[in-house]
Amino acid sequence: MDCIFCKIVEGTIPSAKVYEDEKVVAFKDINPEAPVHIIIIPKEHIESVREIDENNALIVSHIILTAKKIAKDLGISESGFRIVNNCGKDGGQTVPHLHFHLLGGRDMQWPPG
Ligand code: IU
Repeated sequence: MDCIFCKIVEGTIPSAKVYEDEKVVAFKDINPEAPVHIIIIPKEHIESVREIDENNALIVSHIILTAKKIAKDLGISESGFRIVNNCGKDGGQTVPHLHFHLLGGRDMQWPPG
């Protein structure tokens, strides 16, 4: 499958990994929008939140728990952080492999653009 995030999981494309376990990989975003900007993905290829159902929904809670752990490890837990998922064209999703952004290290604005 020609998926760039699957290639990051396989290691055929390099990434700055900050965390990995049997279910997920987390790496530094190549185009960071904040001092801390981490992308957390399932190892399994799931295209987007639209493909989440009762059979695979546990991966989402695992990703949230992973984000919480990484936020603590990277020192942004106390000050706060943002977890973002973009879904589909209007949601701003550019890579069709489910991923959550963990952003922190600066004041976030609301609403997003
Ligand atoms: P989006 O939610 O699909 O818009 O976010 C994709 C993110 O993946 C975006 O912030 C990119 O900078 C990031 N990214 C990356 O870190 N490494 C890559 O090889 C590619 C995209 I392609």
